[in-house]
Amino acid sequence: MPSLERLVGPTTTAEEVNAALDRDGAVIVEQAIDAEILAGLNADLDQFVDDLGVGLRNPVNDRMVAFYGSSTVRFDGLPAKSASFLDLMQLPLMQDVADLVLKPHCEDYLLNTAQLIEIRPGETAQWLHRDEEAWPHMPPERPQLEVEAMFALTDFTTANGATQVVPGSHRWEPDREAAPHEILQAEMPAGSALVYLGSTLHGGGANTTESTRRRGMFFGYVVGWLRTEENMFLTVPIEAVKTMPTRVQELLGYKPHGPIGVVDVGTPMVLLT
Ligand SMILES: O=C(O)CCC(=O)C(=O)O
Ligand SMILES: [Fe+2]
Repeated sequence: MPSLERLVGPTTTAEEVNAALDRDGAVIVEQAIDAEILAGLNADLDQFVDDLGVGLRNPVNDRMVAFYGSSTVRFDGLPAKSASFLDLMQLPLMQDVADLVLKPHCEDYLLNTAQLIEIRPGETAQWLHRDEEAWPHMPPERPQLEVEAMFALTDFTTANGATQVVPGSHRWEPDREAAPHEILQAEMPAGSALVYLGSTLHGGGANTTESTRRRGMFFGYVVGWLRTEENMFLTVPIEAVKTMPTRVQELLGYKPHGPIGVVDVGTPMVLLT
């Protein structure tokens, strides 16, 4: 059976996490966040979960609708939605890990996306993927682009959709498929984190329970050069962009490139109409 190392947050060092990531591509850190941040995140985000409901609101394409799930609540924009998320971002653990994993390849890293993901009963399993597939045009021989963590905001169990992970897959040939016996589910109590590389195969699990919601929140850091040279979103005010031809709007960054450049996990073009 595949397995992942389990570390315990308060006594874990970034070096230990990095060693496990290097070996297995993923590691579980229990007690990664304390009870205060856990309760704060849930309290800050409850209302958004209720208001937004399941499914994507402005999907970019059908593939994303299938990938992100129709019985899953998913939204981004967390730095502006939760003060506790800002506390979480600044925790030494993830920054120290990103320093080790990404800093060799960039001057500094950026928050790639942070999403609340609540998998509801009846949701099917997401297909296994590498989050770095968001940049499909990068050659396989490349530096590590992304390191991430999925935080359990409720207990994660096999039945309620704990994230599926394929240990060791960060070193596989890109087209090797995981056999069932190579896949595990990251069962972990609320407050734990599954830390994983952008090159590790994983995916949300199926929620086969009658009534248990699996609430997770993930965020990742990417190498800081994965963006345009000029920051168009700040140099060109959105009110001016609204008056511009569609093609210019697209070229300024309002057209997503697959899952890249999204707002509310959907197309930002809707902000211009
Ligand atoms: O919800 C999960 O457990 C994983 C979600 C995921 O991997 C993704 O949306 O990219
Ligand atoms: Fe993913």
